[in-house]
Amino acid sequence: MSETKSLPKTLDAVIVGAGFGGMYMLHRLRALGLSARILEQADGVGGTWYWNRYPGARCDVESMQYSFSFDEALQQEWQWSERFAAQPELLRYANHIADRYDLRRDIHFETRVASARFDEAAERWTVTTDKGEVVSARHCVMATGCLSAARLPDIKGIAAFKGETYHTGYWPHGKVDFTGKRVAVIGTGSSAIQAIPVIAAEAAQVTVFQRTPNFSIPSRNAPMDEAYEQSWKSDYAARRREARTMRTGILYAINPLSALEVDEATRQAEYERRWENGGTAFMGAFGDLILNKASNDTAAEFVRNKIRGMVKDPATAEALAPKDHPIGTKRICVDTHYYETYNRPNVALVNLRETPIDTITATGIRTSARDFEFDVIVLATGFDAMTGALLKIDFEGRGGRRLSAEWEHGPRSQLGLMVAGFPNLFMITGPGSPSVLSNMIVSIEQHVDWIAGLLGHMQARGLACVEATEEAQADWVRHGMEVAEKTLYPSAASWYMGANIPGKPRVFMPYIGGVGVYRETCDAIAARGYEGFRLA
Ligand code: FAD
Ligand code: N01
Repeated sequence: MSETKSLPKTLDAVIVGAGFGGMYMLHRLRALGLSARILEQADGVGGTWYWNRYPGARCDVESMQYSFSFDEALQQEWQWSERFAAQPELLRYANHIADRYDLRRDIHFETRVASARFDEAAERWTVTTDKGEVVSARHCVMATGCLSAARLPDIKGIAAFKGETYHTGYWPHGKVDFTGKRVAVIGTGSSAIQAIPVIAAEAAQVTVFQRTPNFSIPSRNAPMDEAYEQSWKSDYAARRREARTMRTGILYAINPLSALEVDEATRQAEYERRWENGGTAFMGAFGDLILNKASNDTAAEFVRNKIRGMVKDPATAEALAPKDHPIGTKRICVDTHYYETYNRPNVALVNLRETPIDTITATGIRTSARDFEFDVIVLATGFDAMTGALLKIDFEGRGGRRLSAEWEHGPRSQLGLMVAGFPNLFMITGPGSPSVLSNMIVSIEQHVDWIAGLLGHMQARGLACVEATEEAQADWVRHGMEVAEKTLYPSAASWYMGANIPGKPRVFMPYIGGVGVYRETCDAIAARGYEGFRLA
């Protein structure tokens, strides 16, 4: 997979990251005739789907939609085997993209970008890798991912454990064999909810350590239905066009009515229909579920009742039923037999709200109530989301400005694409863009296309430098906060708010105005000669 080749001394563009974002960016920059290389710390492509190889890892956007749309031939030829693709298939798809567009010759694997400094006189970035290699690039594109900086929990004694420890976001490449083993899972976010049922089917015993329960909707995953696939493929361009106008970039029916303007029977029937159909479209049951707490309560209670119906032990069911946040304000989970797994005799739940973890020991986990012994500890403890991977790089912009200092009180950007004071530095799905609130491939394509459009515009006019203005950035940040405050999102202690990382500023980081509205804004700015950006 990996190969060693020397990094050129100068390039038109350095792209950091070989996930879907970086790969598509490289493809578009080549088409502009620019010299570009991807620097990627892993030894293969795929980003999220390279790293997250835990059992059960799967997409929760339907395969027919979680895929590139930029090439009609590609979307016609690729065949997905399931309604929701699993990680191995998504990784195959990523490798197919790399091969089909001959991208590997311009990717430097096992190369981590450590720092990037803007040379004002030359109007170029000096990029330094962890191996001390240095490259000078006119432009830098950060395709570093929103969920790529895995986070180890700050639990005492974590290094003392003598058994096997795995983080879901750094899962080993070979199969982890759980047969006959006593397994602890710490965390109950999307990763844990996918992994627990699969691990429980194999292990001798699974103990789940839950701090906060999450809402999860059954996926109803199934082998790809041929007629369904054909219905998409025969109409792909039009459906993709429509999806791009949706709030989440996912084509599904959103009921415009308020949950409160229909009677109880109608409301329950709508929830029931969406529950049976499976997946995140559940949140489209009514138009005001993320706006109105009373409406939201009806959906939350519906799901809590489903949990109570599925989990036989009433105390476990109640512990699994979320009550501390409105449904959807933390990333909603999608599962395959998650709640039913707690009916298995080899699965137990420990409620950390009642008996917190005191320490990890050499042989297991000690809570305030007792000692547990384990062979394996699975850390499903999430990511330093949205800003984590970016801030691991030491960026120095104009006048010695450091990105870490600029973002001390939370990320600030113009459209989630650029940061004032950091010319020619672009972010794909950066904070301030719809990013994690959307079908990420739709958002990636939109950002890459917009950046390529801007660079083409500059090329045609002989321009070398672009920078977001402070005024435009301030307006965008203000607008982003105003829109967020109209929703229920800020009321949850979520990773969207930075709440999972001690000391991280509590700011709602993605843009909740919707993928369609956001695209229109970006396009209008471009049409007005890139208003809010200084070009020279
Ligand atoms: P990534 O895939 O994260 O790739 C970033 C790459 O940058 C990584 O390979 C990383 O190694 C590299 N990198 C980072 N920093 C450096 C550095 N300093 N130097 C060199 N390389 C670096 N989104 C959806 O829309 N639907 C889903 O169902 C969905 N499921 C998900 C499931 C999981 C388990 C996770 C973690 C995320 C999921 N996401 C989902 C979000 C997912 O991250 C995006 O869909 C998409 O894969 C992001 O692609 P990307 O190229 O932007 O970033
Ligand atoms: O991470 P998370 P994730 N002690 O942050 C707990 C995407 N994704 O990897 O909530 C005990 O959601 C923490 O508890 P709490 C998706 O966008 C998608 O699961 O902080 N527990 C929480 O339960 C998702 O949202 C899919 O109280 C500790 C858990 O660890 C995002 O990635 C699949 C702890 C972390 O949950 C992240 O999901 C997977 C501690 N010290 C991921 N520290 C799809 O299905 C943390 N926790 C598409």
